[in-house]
Amino acid sequence: RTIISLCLSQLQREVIEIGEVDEDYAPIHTYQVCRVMEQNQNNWLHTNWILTEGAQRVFIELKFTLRDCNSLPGGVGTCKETFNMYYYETDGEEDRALKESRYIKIDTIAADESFTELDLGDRVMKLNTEVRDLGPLTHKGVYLAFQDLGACIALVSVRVFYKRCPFLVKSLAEFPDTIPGSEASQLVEVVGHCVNNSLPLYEPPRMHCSTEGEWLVPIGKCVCQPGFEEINGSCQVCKVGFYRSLLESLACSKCPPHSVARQTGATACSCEDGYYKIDSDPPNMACTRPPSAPRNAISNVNETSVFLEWSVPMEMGGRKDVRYNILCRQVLPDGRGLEECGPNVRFLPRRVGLSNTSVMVADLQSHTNYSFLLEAVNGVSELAKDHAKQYVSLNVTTNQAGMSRQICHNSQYFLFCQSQPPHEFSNQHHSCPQDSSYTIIKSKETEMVVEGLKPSSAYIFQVRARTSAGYGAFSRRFEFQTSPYFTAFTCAQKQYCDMAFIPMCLCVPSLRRCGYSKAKQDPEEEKMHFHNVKFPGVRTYIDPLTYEDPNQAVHEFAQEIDVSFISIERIIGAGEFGEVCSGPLRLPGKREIQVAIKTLKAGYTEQQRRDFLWEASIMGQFNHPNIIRLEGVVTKSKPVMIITEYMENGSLDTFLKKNDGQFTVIQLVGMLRGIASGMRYLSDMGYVHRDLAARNILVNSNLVCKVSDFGLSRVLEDDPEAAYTTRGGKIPIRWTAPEAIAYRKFTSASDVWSYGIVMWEVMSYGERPYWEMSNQDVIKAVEESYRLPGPMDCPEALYHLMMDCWQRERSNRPKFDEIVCLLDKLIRNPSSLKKLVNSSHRYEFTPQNNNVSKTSQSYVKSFILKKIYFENLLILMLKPNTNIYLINQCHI
Ligand code: ACK
Repeated sequence: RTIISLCLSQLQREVIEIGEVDEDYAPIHTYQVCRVMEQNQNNWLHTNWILTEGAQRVFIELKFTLRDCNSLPGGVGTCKETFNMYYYETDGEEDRALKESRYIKIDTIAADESFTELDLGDRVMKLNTEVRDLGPLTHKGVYLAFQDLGACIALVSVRVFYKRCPFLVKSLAEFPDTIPGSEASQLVEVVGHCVNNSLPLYEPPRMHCSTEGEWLVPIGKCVCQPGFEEINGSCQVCKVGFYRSLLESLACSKCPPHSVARQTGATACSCEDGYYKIDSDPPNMACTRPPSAPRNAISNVNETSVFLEWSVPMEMGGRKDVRYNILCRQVLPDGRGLEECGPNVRFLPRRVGLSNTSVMVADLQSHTNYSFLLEAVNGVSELAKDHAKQYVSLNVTTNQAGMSRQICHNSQYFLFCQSQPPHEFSNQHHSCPQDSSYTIIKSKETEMVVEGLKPSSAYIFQVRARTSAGYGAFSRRFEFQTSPYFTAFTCAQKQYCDMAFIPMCLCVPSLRRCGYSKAKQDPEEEKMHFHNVKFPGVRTYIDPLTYEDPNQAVHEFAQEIDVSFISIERIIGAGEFGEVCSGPLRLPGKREIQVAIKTLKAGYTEQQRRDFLWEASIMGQFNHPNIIRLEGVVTKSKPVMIITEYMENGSLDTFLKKNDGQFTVIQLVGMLRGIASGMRYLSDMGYVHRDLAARNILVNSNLVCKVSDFGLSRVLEDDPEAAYTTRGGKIPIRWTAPEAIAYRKFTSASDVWSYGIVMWEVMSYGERPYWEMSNQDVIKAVEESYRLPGPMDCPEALYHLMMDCWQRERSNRPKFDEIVCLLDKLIRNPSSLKKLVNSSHRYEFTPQNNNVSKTSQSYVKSFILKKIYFENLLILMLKPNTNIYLINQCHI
C-alpha cells in the first residue's frame, strides 16, 4: 500500500482544529464540529490537492468519533449522525477546488459506534473506522472534502492510499512493480522477463496483478538455458563432463558413455573417436558405432529359390536399429567373375533394410552359382565412413526350376466352347462337347477379350501354351455363363513352365473381366485359384496374427509419426478405444493435410493396445483410392494414436440421412461404384471385411466413398450392430449373408451380400435395413426367401444387382469386379437407370419358396405402428416413408 500525503484545511471557521492526546497520551490532531442545536448547518473541510501517482483506484480510510443525538440534552432538534464525503479530480492545484459545487459525492458516512455524555465522562473514545474506494480516476490528482450537516463529529485521521503489486522474482522471472486496474475484479496481465541465464519454457512467463495488490495466476515459467542448471533460485553453469541440452531437464547430466564435455557450460557432449550419433538420437543416448557382420549365415536352396538365414552380429554397436542388406552376385561361368543379380531376382520381403534375420531370394536362374554378401548396418553406418564394412558371405548353387517359376514367352492358345451340360474332359485335348461349337484363338498376349457372346449362355474356356518344346496340356476348365447384361469376357492368364519345357499353364480368368460370371465351379476351388496362387506382382494381405510380435506387424506396415507433427483441434466422435479427433498433420517436407486421429484412452491394457493397433497393421497394407488411407501411428508417446486421412463428410449412413433425397441417381451410383472398387481391391488382396455396412464407409468432401473400419472386423466386437448368434459369435445380422450367420462362412461372397445391403442403404438414403424387425425375424425372413423390397425411386438395374448379391447360393452372387464393371456401364449409359422399380416390384418373394403368405404376414406386421378398430373397420397406422404395398387383403 502506498500512503498519499495530505493535509486538511477548513472551508469555514466552524470546524475547529484541536490538538489533543489519546488515552495513551500520544498527541492527536482532530477536526471537530458540533453545531447540533443550530439550523441549516453546512460545514466543509477539504484536503489539499492529493497527487494520485498514476493510481486508478484509491482507498480512503477515515477514523472519527460521532456523538449519539439521543444523548444530547434538549431533544435531538436538527442533530445528525452522518456526514458526507466528496471528491474533485484535477490535473493540478486549483483555486476552484474551494467551490463546494464542484465536488462529487463519494458516500454518506455513518458511525458504527456513537458516544454519549457518559462515555465522555469515562474518557472512552468510540473511534469509528470506515474505508471507501474511489475510481476509476483519470486525472493526476484529487481533492477530498467532508460535509457536515449538523452532526457532532471529530475527524481523527484520513488516510489516502492505493494498492500495487510489488516487484517480484518468481521461477527465475522478474515482474515489475505494477499498479492494478481500476475495476474491482480486474486483473492486469504482466509479462515477466527471464533473468540470470534463463529462458522462457514453452511461453513467456506471465502473472496477473489484482486490484487488491496481489500477484495471481502464474502462467509459464523461466528455466535455466542449456548448459546451466538451477541451484538455489539461480542458474549455475554445468561442470566439465556434464551437459544440459533440453530446457525441460532439471539438472546437468553426466555425459553418456563414449562421449565427453571438455568445457563447462556444455549443451551437448561430443562423441569419442570411432563413435557417432545421428540427429534423431536422444541427447542422453550413448554414442554408438556400426555393427559387426552377421553371424552363422546358412542357406537352404529350393529349386531356384534360396532361403538365407543368419544370427544377429556379435557387436550391435550399442544401437537397436540394426538392419540387414543383401548383395546378390551371380558367378559367371568360365571364371569370368561375378555380376550383380538382375532386377528379375525377387527378395522377400525385400533386399535392403531387413529387420528380420532371414530373407527368401526367388526367381534365380537354375543350376547357377551365386554369391551372397550379408551386411549388417545401423543408424550410424552412414556416418562411419572410415569403418570398413563387415560382411558374411554365402555361396550357393541353385537346382532345377520347379513347375511354376519360368514364364514362357511363347504362343498361347485360347479355346472357347459354347456348351450346354459340362462333360468330362481330358487334359490332352480340348474338351468342348461334341455337339458344341468351338473357337480357337492364337495369341501372343496373356490377356484377351472375347466379344459377341450370346447373353445368358454357358461357355467353357481353356488355355494351353506352346513353347519351342511343343504344346502343353490344356489348363483347368473354366465354365461360365454370360449374364443378361454382358456378352463380353476377358481372360487373362499367367503361365509358368518348368525347365523341361513342358508347358503347364494355369489360367486365371481376368480379375478385371467384365463378364457377369455365374460359374458353377466350387467357390472354394475358385478361391484357391484366385487367392492362394501367388503370382508375382499380385499383392496379398498378410494377417498380422502371423507375426509373433504384434508390434512388429504395426511397424512393418505403419509409419511412426512424431506427435509434434500433429495438432489435435476438434473431437469428431467417439470410437471403441477412445475419442476420434481431427487436426492438421505437418510432416517435414510435406504439405500440411487434415487428418483424423483415433486415440487410445488412458489406462488401457496391453491387449487393448494390441487390438487398437491391429487396425493400423491391416490398413497400412492397403493402398487404394476407395480404402481409407493410413498416414501412420503414434506409439512412442501417449496417447497412442492412429492417423488416417480426414473424411469431411463422416460416415455414409449419417451423411445420407442428413441429405435425404439430395443426390442424383448418377451421384449415388458413383458412390456405390467407389465402394465396390474398394471391395474389389480388398477381395483381390484376399481380405474379407466381414462388416461392410454404410456406417463403416466414410465420405470425403468430393463425395468419394472409402471403406474403413478394419479394427476388429475379424471379430466385430466394436460394431454396435453386431449381435451374438446361437453359435456364440457376434455378427451384424442385417448385413450378413445367411451362410456366415449359420456357420461363419465368411468369404468375399459374403462381403458381396453385405455390399447388396449397402446398395439398399444408399438408394434409400440411410434407411435401416429391415426397419424395426428383430434380428431373429430378419434371419427367419431371409431364410424364407424374403428379400428387402426395392427402395423408392430405385432404378430397376440396381435393384436387380442387389437381388443378385442376395442369392442364397453364394457362388451365384456376382464378384466385386463384375459389380464394378456393371456400375461403370450404368454410369456410361444413364438411360439404363431410367426404368425404376415399379411399386408392385418393390417387394420380392422369390417363387422358389411357397411360404409367401407366412412371410408376408410377418413382413407386413413390421410396418404397422398401431391398429385401431373403428366400428367394423380396421385402421392401420403405417410407418412413414416406407414402401408399402398390398399383397393380399386377407393376409393383412
Ligand atoms: O459419422 P461420423 O462423423 O464419422 O462419426 C464417426 C466418428 O468419427 C467415430 O468413428 C468419424 N470418423 C472416423 N474416422 C474418420 C475420418 N477418417 N475422417 C472423418 N471422420 C471420421 C466417424
